[in-house]
Amino acid sequence: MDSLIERFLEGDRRALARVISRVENETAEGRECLRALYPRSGRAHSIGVTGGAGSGKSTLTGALAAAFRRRGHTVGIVAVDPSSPFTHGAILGDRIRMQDLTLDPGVYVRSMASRGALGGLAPTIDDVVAVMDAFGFDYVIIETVGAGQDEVEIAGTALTTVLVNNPGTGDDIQAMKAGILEIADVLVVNKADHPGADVLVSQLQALLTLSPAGSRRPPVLKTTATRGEGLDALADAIDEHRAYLESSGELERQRAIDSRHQVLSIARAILLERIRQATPEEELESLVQQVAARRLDPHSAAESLAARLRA
Ligand SMILES: Nc1nc2c(ncn2[C@@H]2O[C@H](COP(=O)(O)OP(=O)(O)O)[C@@H](O)[C@H]2O)c(=O)[nH]1
Ligand SMILES: [Mg+2]
Repeated sequence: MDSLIERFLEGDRRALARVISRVENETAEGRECLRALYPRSGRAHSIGVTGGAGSGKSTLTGALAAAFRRRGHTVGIVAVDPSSPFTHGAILGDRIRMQDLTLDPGVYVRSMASRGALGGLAPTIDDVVAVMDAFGFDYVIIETVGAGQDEVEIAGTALTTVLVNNPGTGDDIQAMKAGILEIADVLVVNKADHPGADVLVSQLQALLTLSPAGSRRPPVLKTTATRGEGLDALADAIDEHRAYLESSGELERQRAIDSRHQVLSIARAILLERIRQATPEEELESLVQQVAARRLDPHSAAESLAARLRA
């Protein structure tokens, strides 16, 4: 165990891979690793890249990582998107840049399962990001599937959330009004080589004028990820957002909110697990049946489960 941590601290990528697996599998060793490494995290800048399926998140993530590398920074990538080319290992012909990345010792790519078809990030995502952070990457980029739930969750995991849009998909604007826009720190119009990019930029900017007075207005940038165009401006915008977070005190505030959320959600999981362990399956089944038959309400049933912890 200690030697694993030692190798991790020496920068051994195989040790990194092993630590991440342990943390992801939520084993006792995994928790021990986290206990040792967590105090070393908190330096990396975490970036969530989110948006609809096919909007170019993977391509953009690869191109953004390349932009950071050109500036001499190291990058960890967590690909939550199951359709991500990172996940498949097989890299398509038009993705030379990503292929280069996987050979680059300054880049580390890890894929993670999402919680299921309805989306939702894996509960261990924050731990995996913390491990990459502790390993010493300057940036950790998290690519998420474009399901609504993830987009909200990623805002709590990453310090900077990049929302990817495409020209010619007018319905997006409607969907974004529903609130997803509120979680974006930087807006990207990717596939700017397609017609309608400037129109979409204007539409998004108009939409942003509706945000509350005094709040920070996210920049709207055009990128053509496949050609690596607009990526330096995106890297700059991300760094500017980081600087804003630091100077405004928002970084500390956000960290406190995220930590509270994390602690409470882990505590909730622990309590649920204890309840499950204290409750014979037949008993749970009997309560469930009574609720299904409308003889008992779900609150009373849950109260009687929770009461087992006091017994
Ligand atoms: N024309 C054009 N195609 C792009 C651009 N960015 C990504 N694509 C293509 O869009 C498709 C989906 O990209 P991908 O990165 O897998 O999207 P994801 O599902 O959001 O991760 C691929 O065929 C990419 O090559 C771009 O800027 N311009
Ligand atoms: Mg993808």
